[in-house]
Amino acid sequence: MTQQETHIQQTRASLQQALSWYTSIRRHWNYPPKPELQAAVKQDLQALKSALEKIENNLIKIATFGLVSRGKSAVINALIGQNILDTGPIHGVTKWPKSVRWIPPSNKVKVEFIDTPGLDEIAGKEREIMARDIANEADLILFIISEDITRTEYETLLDLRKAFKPIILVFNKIDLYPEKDAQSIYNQLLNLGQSSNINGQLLIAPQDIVMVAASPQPIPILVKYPDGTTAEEWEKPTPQIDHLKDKILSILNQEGHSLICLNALQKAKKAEESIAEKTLKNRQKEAEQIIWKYVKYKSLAVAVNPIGFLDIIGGTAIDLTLIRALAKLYGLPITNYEAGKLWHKILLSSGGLILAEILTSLLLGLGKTALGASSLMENPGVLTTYGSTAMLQGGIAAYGTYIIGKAAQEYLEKGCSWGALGPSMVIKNIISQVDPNTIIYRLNYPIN
Ligand SMILES: Nc1nc2c(ncn2[C@@H]2O[C@H](COP(=O)(O)OP(=O)(O)OP(=O)(O)O)[C@@H](O)[C@H]2O)c(=O)[nH]1
Ligand SMILES: [Mg+2]
Repeated sequence: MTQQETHIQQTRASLQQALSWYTSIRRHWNYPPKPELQAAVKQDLQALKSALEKIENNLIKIATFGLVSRGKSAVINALIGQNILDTGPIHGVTKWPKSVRWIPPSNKVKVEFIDTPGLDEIAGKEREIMARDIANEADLILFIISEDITRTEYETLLDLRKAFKPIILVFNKIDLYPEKDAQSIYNQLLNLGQSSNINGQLLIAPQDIVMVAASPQPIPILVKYPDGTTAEEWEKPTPQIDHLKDKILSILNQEGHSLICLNALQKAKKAEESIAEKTLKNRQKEAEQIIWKYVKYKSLAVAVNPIGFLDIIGGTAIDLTLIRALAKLYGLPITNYEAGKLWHKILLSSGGLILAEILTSLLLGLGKTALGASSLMENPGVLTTYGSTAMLQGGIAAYGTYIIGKAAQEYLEKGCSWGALGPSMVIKNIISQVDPNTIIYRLNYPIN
């Protein structure tokens, strides 16, 4: 099996598991689902479904981005070799996003090009929303410029890179510049690419900069007729687009499937996080009750237990049960192993507070064991010392449990995407496997 096939298989398994879990009534355990919660997560379930469909469809979405009149529509036309999309000198020819299908030669994935209006065409909020939606949808972005980069372009580039979108920077209309100028434009773009460091990588790597002329200006040519007369005619040169086309085809070949998987997983991750967030809000009251119940259990268990080491073991068991009880309340998938890992994480992130709890337990517990062991007959005063030590220890332990409960809520809210088949884990697998010479690798997607 090729690497890309493995990626598809893992992604499919992850999405299927998430869908079957989140649509199952079983997950609600003995907390019957509330209608308002059901309604709120409907959209997220739909997002999970469409992420799965995306995998099955084998369709990679490539969107153009850029200011008006940079040649976004012309670039798509040139790539597919047909003038399907309207182009023109007036700013704002493309008013709404428009999709065009393309079956690339000898390639296993199909392409949907998404042509977009200029970033400066639609005003304010609406533009932001549209740009964000299209960026989320796209597996690969062709960012089209044709002159010095503007502030809007630069900021959009930064935003897209920060959102871990793979980008090819396309400098169009290169036919308007003499060879020498073209070279200096290219050098400027190289510098621009190195101008900032995004997620530990170049803004744009040299491999991802391409110069094209999607629809070169007609040039005058002298035509000689058989009768000896000559006339000047305007002829449109053929587009210079092969660099970009080859670049896209090689990406499709090498990592097309993986790009589709990555985007589907990012969507699934967002959907799962959204489900978790809404569920947590909806179950806030019950969660508080559960946490307090465990706080009481723990203080009792620790105070009553006469043997120091058992305090810690018993206390940990209670914390773990609390984490699992919260996960059950929220209907989030979590195994014993994951609950343990989560406990561990919380322990490390609590800034030593819970660790201090364990240490104090250990110290006080040792004392308690010793006190318990010494004969009451010999020394009746032991009883009061035992009592106050136990209460102090019970209190510290209870506080630790409260912290753990709160922290567990926070972690669960980020979705249970860290499970073996959770989207975060599959993303991590994909990222750690891809060749360093891929556009996915250059995203430097965080995998911790
Ligand atoms: N010289 C030259 N002109 C080009 C090139 N590509 C596009 N143009 C011209 O630039 C103008 C804008 O092209 P479009 O493809 O409509 O640009 P767009 O970015 O889609 O524009 P909007 O849809 O208005 O945002 C048209 O008049 C094209 O003929 C090119 O490579 N060289
Ligand atoms: Mg257009």
